[in-house]
Amino acid sequence: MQKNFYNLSIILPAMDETYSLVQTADIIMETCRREDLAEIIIVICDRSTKDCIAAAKQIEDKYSDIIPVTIHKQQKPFVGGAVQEGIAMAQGSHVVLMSSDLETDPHLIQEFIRIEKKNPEKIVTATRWKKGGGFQGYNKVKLVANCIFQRIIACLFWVNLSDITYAYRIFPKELMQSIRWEELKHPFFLETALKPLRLGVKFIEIPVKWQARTEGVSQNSFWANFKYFPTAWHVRFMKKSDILVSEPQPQLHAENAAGLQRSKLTGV
Ligand SMILES: Nc1nc2c(ncn2[C@@H]2O[C@H](COP(=O)(O)OP(=O)(O)OP(=O)(O)O)[C@@H](O)[C@H]2O)c(=O)[nH]1
Ligand SMILES: [Mg+2]
Repeated sequence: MQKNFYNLSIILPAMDETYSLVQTADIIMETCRREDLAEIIIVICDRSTKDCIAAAKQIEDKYSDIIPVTIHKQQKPFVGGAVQEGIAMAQGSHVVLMSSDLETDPHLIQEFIRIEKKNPEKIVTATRWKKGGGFQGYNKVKLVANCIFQRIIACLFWVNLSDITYAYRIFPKELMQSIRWEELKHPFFLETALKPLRLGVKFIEIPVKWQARTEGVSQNSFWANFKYFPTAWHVRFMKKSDILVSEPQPQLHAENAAGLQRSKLTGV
């Protein structure tokens, strides 16, 4: 069990974000204390746009004298694969799961760190469904479906959490590296809440206002949301011993990964 908070690895999967990705990094660097941050890991893939990769390089140029910045080209597919590889590389005592499209307000990171320092073994998670939180520009049909889904999952797992599908959370890194992750697509975000819940990890919710992205497109179709049900069912009834990896996973060292990826990125 994680006894202290030392520093935070920021994992940023990115596909078609440019100024949103840069602003995300800028806001975190402006609002957080340097010593609270371990590194920034930007995960890109074959489908990431040229402008998105240029934005990632802009962040590397701007901040790599201050904090380690790694641009990692993922090998596993999809967003779940991207974040799984970010987790495997992380060097900090904690990791944050967020996106680069400004739908996860980066101003909240400082608050995540403040609360996590007092509760280093818990998961602090953002909620749009509590007082002080909310949605701006969210599709109305999706909003109703989201509300119903949250309640079904909370009942199934018998927990008092209001926003289990929102992928904006800070976790103890060792916990994340000790879990066997299965989902490669968006249900991975749900899995990152449900597997720790099954392991008895405690959560703290803090409200946040969600704002729709202003560039790029979501990689998650409306119908893909229905794939969350089989994930929830599977995790609810799987054997606890199957949740954990049997052997500690070899850690992909950030420096090696950075070198490896830099050579891969040549000519991008
Ligand atoms: N590296 C990488 N990043 C991805 C991939 N798919 C999505 N992303 C990024 O991950 C973040 C979250 O993806 P979104 O598709 O916006 O998912 P979401 O915000 O959970 O879903 P919506 O509520 O529908 O927007 C964004 O910053 C995407 O650019 C992927 O396959 N690889
Ligand atoms: Mg999004």
